[in-house]
Amino acid sequence: MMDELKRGDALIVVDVQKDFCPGGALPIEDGDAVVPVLNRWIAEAIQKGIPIYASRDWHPVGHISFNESNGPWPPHCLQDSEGARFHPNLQLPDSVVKVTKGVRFDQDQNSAFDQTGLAFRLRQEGIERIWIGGLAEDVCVLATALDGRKEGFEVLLISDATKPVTSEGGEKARREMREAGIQSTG
Ligand code: VGL
Ligand code: ZN
Repeated sequence: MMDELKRGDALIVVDVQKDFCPGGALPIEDGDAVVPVLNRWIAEAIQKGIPIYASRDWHPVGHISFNESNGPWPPHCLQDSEGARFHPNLQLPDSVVKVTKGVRFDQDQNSAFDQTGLAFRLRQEGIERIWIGGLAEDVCVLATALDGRKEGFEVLLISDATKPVTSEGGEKARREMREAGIQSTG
């Protein structure tokens, strides 16, 4: 529950961008349902002085993950495009730390930890435990949660603040996260 947020925690909001929500370029079913839930966590984090990180997928034109480059996804989250913006109802404070990923030409970066220096930054801030929500549960949330564990953080998944691309993918992701010692909450 939210009242467990304490000093040494960080809230990590993964890829809550327009393109991953209904009407976007790579829409996740009910993707926007995570927004009001995350807004409550964000408000609680602000009130308690818990740092908030928001990752964003931020691809160059013709990115390696796009169908046109023989990748698995339709083009999405193009740098500076409308679709790459955070969901307009997501109430991120000015103090949010943005984590930009997916900018490499030679590989995709599903995890917010992948070559971003995020683990360094969290350690620098004395963070020991991270709460994760956002999109998509079976892609970037999964990769971020698993990497968070590998980096030695205690990781909690806010289960009502995430949605998968596919329901089978979501089930598999939840199993993998459980097996990696990631707790579920919410
Ligand atoms: C994502 C598919 C492609 C995600 C990013 O944020 O989960 N999914 N790129
Ligand atoms: Zn992407």
